[in-house]
Amino acid sequence: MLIKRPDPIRAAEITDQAVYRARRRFLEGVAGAALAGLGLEASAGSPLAGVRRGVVTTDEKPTSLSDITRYNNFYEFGSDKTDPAKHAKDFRTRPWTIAVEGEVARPAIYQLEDFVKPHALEERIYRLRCVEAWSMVIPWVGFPLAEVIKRAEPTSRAKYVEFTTLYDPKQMPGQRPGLLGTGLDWPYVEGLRLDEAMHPLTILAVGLYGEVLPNQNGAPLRLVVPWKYGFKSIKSIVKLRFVERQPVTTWMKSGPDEYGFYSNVNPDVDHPRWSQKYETRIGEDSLLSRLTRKRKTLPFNGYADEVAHLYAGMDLRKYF
Ligand SMILES: Nc1nc2c(c(=O)[nH]1)N[C@H]1C(S)=C(S)[C@@H](COP(=O)(O)O)O[C@H]1N2
Ligand SMILES: [Mo]
Repeated sequence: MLIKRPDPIRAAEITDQAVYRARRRFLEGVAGAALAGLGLEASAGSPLAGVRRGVVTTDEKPTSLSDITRYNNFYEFGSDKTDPAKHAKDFRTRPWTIAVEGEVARPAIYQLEDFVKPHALEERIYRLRCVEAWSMVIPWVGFPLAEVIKRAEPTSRAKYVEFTTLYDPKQMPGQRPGLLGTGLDWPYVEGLRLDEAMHPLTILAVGLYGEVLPNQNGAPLRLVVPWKYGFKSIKSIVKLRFVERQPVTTWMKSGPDEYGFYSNVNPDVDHPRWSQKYETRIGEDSLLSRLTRKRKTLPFNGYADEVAHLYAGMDLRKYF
C-alpha cells in the first residue's frame, strides 16, 4: 500500500462543516417525526431521514467530506487513494441483497431495505485509523451490528462472523486482471469474533455526514469497527456468515506476517515495514508528520476503556 498525497481541497469545499452543521440541525428536527421511508432508495448525497444522535466517542473535528470521499481504500476500484472516487461513480447499489447464513436459527436473504428497516439510524463520530498510519474522523450513520446478530439467533457453535463484499468484476475493475487489478484474492473477506461483533461500538453504516453512503465509502452497507485498523471495516457487504472456525481474511491471505486476524490498533506492534506509533490526520497534518512524531497513535485507537477487556489475558504481539 502506497501513501499518496490527497488532492488539494478546493475553496468551495471549505464550507463542508457549515453545511454539515445546518444539515444536522435539520436532521435533529425531523428525528421523531413520522419517517418518510428511510431515504435509502435515494442515491449518494441524499439526506437520510430520522437519524438520531448516537454515542459520541470523540470531540475531535470531523475530517472534511472532501477528504473522506476522495482519499479511500477500496481495492475493488483500484489501489490508488483517488481511484475509488473515480471508478465507483456508476456502481449500482440497487437492488441489493444481504445473505445471513451459517450457524444461525434464522438464516435469510434480505433486500437491503428490509435488512435496514427494523433499525433506528444513529450518528456515530468515530476515528478511523488505517494500518498505513493515517487517520480520519468520520461521522457515520448506522446501527449496531449486535441487533442484526440477535435477530439471526446464532447457534452455540457460532464463534465468528465472516463478512463478504460483492464480487462483480464487470462493475469492479480492481477485481479484473489489468491495470487496476491489485492481485488480492476476491471477493474481499473479513471477520470478527462473535463478542467483537456484538460489541456496542461495532456498527453497520449506511451513511456519513447525514447522507446516504457514497459508493467509494462502501455503499450501500459497510462495517465499522473503530478500534481496529481500517481494513477490518469491510465495504459493500453482501453476506454475513456465522462460523465455528476463525475466518481467513483477504489481508491475512495476501500477507500473513503483515496482517493478523485481530488487527487491533496497537502502537506497540509495528507493521513489519513501518512503525504504528504515530499517525497523520488527513486534512490536518502534513503527510510527513508521522516522521516528526506529532500525533501519537492510541492503543485500540483510543477506545481501550470500552474494548480492552475483550482481549484480557491474550498476548497481543502474538494475536496481532
Ligand atoms: N471491500 C473492501 N473493503 C474495504 C477495503 C477494500 O479494499 N475493499 N479497504 C479497507 C481499508 S484498508 C480501509 S483503511 C477502509 C477505508 O474506508 P474509507 O475509504 O471509507 O475511509 O476501508 C476498508 N474496507
Ligand atoms: Mo486501511
